Amino acid sequence: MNTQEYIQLDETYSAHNYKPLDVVIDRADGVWVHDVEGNKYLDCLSAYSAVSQGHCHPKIMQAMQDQMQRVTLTSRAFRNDQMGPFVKELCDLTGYEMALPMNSGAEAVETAIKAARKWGYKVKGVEDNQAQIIVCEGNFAGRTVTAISFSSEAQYKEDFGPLTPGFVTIPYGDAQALEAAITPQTVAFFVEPIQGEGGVIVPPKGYLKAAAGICARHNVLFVTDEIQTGLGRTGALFATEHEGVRPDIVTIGKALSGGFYPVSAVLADKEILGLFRPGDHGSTFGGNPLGAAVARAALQVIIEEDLVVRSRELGAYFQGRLERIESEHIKEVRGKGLFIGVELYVPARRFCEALRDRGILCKETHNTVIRFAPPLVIKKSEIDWAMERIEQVVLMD
Ligand code: IF1
Repeated sequence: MNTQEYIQLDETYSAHNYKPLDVVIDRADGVWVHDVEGNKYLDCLSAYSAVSQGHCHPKIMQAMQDQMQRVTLTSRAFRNDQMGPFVKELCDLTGYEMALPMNSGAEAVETAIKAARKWGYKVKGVEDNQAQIIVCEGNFAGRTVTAISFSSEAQYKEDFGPLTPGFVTIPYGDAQALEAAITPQTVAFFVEPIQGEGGVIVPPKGYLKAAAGICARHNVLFVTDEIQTGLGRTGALFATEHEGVRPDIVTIGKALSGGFYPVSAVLADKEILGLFRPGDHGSTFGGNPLGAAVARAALQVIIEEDLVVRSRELGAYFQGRLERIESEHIKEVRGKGLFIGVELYVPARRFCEALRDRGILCKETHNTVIRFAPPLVIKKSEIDWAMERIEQVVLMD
């Protein structure tokens, strides 16, 4: 079958909840993906940072193959020999006392919200059902009813109500607005350290530190969503480390499994995650041995291949090259590590299509932003290869 025939199948039988670029990928390796027509592309999206370790990483693949021959799913009705080591290794790496494994990012977000609310009632002493969580304009936390309930994007919630109450929205990057929004019912401030979907928005320097301080002073949990920014993407294990801040709760996902299998988790200390009692929360697949084995290998790859440092160094190089382009279309280049947004004065889709035609896959966000987030295993020579093409494209009329 050719590209058009595959697209026809998608369009006929799948709900039309996406409008993908017309590339039909049938295999991938490292930073490269191949389509059914035999074309090869440099992946500059990394499945929204889920394949930070590169596509089909051999070590993660081996771990998955080994584990799938032993046992894949036990449910949490029983224990398995992968989950314990997984959560221990995850806690050792991140410095938290406990982890709660789930599957998708949205589930980790739901879990974090439940944990924060429970903490609010049990520890802070907020009156039943009165908990409030402060969020920021432009946030993205997934597609569940609760996640869309606090989205500021009309399309995400339109026709999907009634929505979950208990959220208060403030502008992103404004610490004073946070302080002003806190009430005795506020249990948490939930924030992305860099907004991804929002357009790779890097908040003003000092914002996260100020926000963490305000939360601490008011006995409010500082909760960060690092599902996209975490595990090395921004040149630090967590993006909050750039400001020396340690959140009370962190959600992670995407790269936690290197793209092999959905694995997410919530990290926090015992004071918070220890509040969950048997029956409070769960998931059929969360913490399953296959996912746990995959995630253990995915974390090992991040450590062994020094992906955090690679992201920091190559990201600075990539961003520096982008900043030096003199194009009338470019309004701003921003980002941290290999998480880079190029904001244009005009819609970005046409540029993404032109990049695809030259062998680079990336996706516009917020209409005018091109996001560059290649796998963290990308080499300098591959960035140079991409830059030649990116320069051509942004210098188009
Ligand atoms: C889609 C965006 C990226 C996330 C943060 C939670 C989740 C996500 C910070 C939920 C997911 C994805 C989902 C995907 C597109 C994508 C996305 F453009 F929509 F915003 F990455 F930038 N927190 N982000 O970024 O995780 O449940 O999807 O595993 O099409 O919805 P999930």
